[in-house]
Amino acid sequence: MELKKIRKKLEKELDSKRFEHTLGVAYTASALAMCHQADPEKALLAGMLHDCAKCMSNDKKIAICEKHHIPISDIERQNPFLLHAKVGSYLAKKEFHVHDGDILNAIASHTTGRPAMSQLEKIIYIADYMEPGRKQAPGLSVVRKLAFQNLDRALLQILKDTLEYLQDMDIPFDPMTQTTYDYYVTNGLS
Ligand code: DGI
Ligand code: FE
Ligand code: FE
Repeated sequence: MELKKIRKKLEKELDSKRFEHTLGVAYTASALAMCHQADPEKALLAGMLHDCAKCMSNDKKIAICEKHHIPISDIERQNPFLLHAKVGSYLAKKEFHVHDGDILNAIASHTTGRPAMSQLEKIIYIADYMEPGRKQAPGLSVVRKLAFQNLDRALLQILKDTLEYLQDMDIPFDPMTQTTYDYYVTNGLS
């Protein structure tokens, strides 16, 4: 599917705030790819699609998972918004006809991360956190600078800040968020 068509479809399916965020992530991801010798077009497409399932009702996300045998963990059942990443990856393939496995993984892992992410997965995870429209999280300006210097250091900083935020707000962790953090604390800066 042509990028212009994808963008039009997303504009219809997302609310205006989410659509603006989507464009922010797409162009931030593309700039990070340019900086780190990755493929800017691939990053643009992955960023464009990363939240494609974000504005769908929880019931619909759960129904899609059940129908297509996408496993739902206990924490995802309790916090179905977490499913927008996996469902988004599914829709990117089925409705937007994206078949690049790296792009589909980047969409699926953009909320919790996962151990041993590819460079594109890191770029999408980081771009989602730092796009210009994101409201100021503590340490955001540090992350924005770091992201153009060293993806792994930026990633680790975001993981740290996210876990701290979830802890402070008493929000339950998805085990994958913890697993990702543990992995990058040990292996992140090799
Ligand atoms: O979809 P976006 O808002 O653009 O960004 P996202 O998909 O990264 O989701 C961000 C939210 O996800 C943010 O409020 C923190 C939350 N989050 C990240 N890891 C976890 C989590 N929420 C829960 N309950 N558990 C997690 O492990
Ligand atoms: Fe998201
Ligand atoms: Fe997002």
